[in-house]
Amino acid sequence: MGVPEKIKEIEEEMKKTQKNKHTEHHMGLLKAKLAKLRADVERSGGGKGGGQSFEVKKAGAATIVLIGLPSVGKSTILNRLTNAKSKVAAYAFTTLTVVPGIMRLNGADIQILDLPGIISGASSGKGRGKRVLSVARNADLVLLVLDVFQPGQVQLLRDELQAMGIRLDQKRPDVVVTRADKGGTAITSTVKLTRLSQKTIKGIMEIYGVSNASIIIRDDITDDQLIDVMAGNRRYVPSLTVLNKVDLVNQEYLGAAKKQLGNYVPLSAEKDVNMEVLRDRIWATLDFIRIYLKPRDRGPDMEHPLILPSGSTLYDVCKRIHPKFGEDAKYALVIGSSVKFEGQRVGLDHIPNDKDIVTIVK
Ligand SMILES: Nc1nc2c(ncn2[C@@H]2O[C@H](COP(=O)(O)OP(=O)(O)O)[C@@H](O)[C@H]2O)c(=O)[nH]1
Ligand SMILES: [Mg+2]
Repeated sequence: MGVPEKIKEIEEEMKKTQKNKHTEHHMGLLKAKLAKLRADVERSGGGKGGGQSFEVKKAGAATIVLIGLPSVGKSTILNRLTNAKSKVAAYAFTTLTVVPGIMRLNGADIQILDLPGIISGASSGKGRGKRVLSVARNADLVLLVLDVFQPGQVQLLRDELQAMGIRLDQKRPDVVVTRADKGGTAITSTVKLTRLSQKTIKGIMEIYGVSNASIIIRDDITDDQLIDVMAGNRRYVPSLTVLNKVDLVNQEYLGAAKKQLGNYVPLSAEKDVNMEVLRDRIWATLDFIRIYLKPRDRGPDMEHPLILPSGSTLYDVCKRIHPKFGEDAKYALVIGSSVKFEGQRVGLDHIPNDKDIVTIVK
């Protein structure tokens, strides 16, 4: 039996199997086998539509991609947010390649990539879908762009990204697997595992060829999450849902959409409605801090902040200035909300807040 037949067989069996406590273990193993076989097909180049991605050079502090069906207004959004001029038209498949633009946001340059629209089946290669979706693997934020009359398409977008190994708005599971030569598998968990039995953990690991290892689990993970860990090539990317063309509907309609979509940004890229709200939401989701550097003998440079992920230390700030800078740095003087008084002396392990003014002392 070939791999495609095996995949079909497992899919059939999963459809037939009722989901309950008694079938949990069996289903977990089936899911793992399926994920493994699909990855094998992918690796052997058997997937349709070519595996390679569009060539895009990353630029700026972060990269955002616009994902949506054709004609929802992705190119119009890019043109509004950035200096780019992506072709806009009333017919589908106007955009045939990646069009990059740069958005200046709170002193940071943010790269935004306009992509061709995707359609159902994109992750299995339809309409160059794989190439489009794989660009999202390297993104720091995905904007799921919807037409105001098609909010239900959000599920299709999520499903296609999911199938490409992209996990939207999920935390990377805190699981560490260390392989060994012998001795079987030792499971350690620091939390109570309520959704996965020891037997299923071992079974899933064995499907991935790991039968001697130690595994440390610090989250109450599901079988899907363990499969993601074992597969090893998953991307964890935050997303924002954008409902575009809201100029065409009334408030009542938007209230109903909220029930379906949960949290979303209502937008009209064409009529310039809520673009500032979108920019704010993007900034909040990227979760960056701005650090203003101040030489000892001069005022701070308020024009060009360093942009770092929140939670970065002053040592990270040094490395951003120059990869070797941290070696000579001794301590820092900080003005801002992360310290008790102005000009407080702190070590390089100090975690600064957004808008702190920092002097690094060698
Ligand atoms: N009414 C309205 N039309 C829009 C809006 N944004 C884009 N459009 C129109 O929708 C069509 C498709 O836009 P485009 O940006 O090319 O969509 P893309 O295929 O997703 O890149 C064009 O005719 C746009 O003028 C909007 O906010 N409101
Ligand atoms: Mg377009």
